Amino acid sequence: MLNLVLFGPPGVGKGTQSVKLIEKFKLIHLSTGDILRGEIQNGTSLGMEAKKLMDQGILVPDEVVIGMIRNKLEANPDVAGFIFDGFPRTNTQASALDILLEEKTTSITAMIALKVSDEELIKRLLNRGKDSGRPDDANAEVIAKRIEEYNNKTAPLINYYQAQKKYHAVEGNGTVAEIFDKIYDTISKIKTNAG
Ligand code: B4P
Repeated sequence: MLNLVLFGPPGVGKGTQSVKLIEKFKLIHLSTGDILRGEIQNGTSLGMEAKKLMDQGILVPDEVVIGMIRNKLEANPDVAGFIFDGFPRTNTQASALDILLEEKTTSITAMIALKVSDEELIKRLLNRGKDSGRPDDANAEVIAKRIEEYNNKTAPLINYYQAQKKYHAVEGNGTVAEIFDKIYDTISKIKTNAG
């Protein structure tokens, strides 16, 4: 299986690149942000609780997102692999994911970490906020909080995957197509090295 963690701060291009990667590699796309927004749209109690936190740019509790990923893994038994987009975001989520994949006798193949400057992130998110209807993109203070949450709780996961020799950084500036080509090259090399 090809199991990728697509990693990086809010607005770096994870969702954008995931769409292209699932098409190319026939993978299942698991975005915790999308799943949570689906819960909000359906007005579930989980969605209503998550909305209060998401609107402030705060991460939702680990047990909530881990439960969502567990359900999705169980619902997709025979697949070529998964792209985890926006998950894991904490050390607890990363170790839970390792255990869940072990139960399926598989593991994470690689973390692809996208990088751009904070100025570019803020510009992209405010721009999306103009017409996305996402409250967490509409306000510079909330965006700053999301970046702070990323720096405090999520960025340390680079060390987690580096220790497993699975960390691969990819420059996130440029056109969507240029960045996709760089990710594609990185994955091709990983697949070749894995034999
Ligand atoms: P997410 O939905 O994951 O939000 P995101 O990080 O902003 O999305 P993404 O990074 O995919 O956006 P993209 O760059 O593609 O999370 C939202 C909230 O949900 C979190 O704040 C948290 O509260 C909660 N949550 C989700 N997962 C969680 C978890 N595991 N644990 C706890 N809480 C969790 O796109 C950004 C913009 O940039 C787009 O407009 C795009 O068009 C543009 N763009 C992309 N590539 C570009 C390029 N190359 N050039 C110019 N613009 C580009």
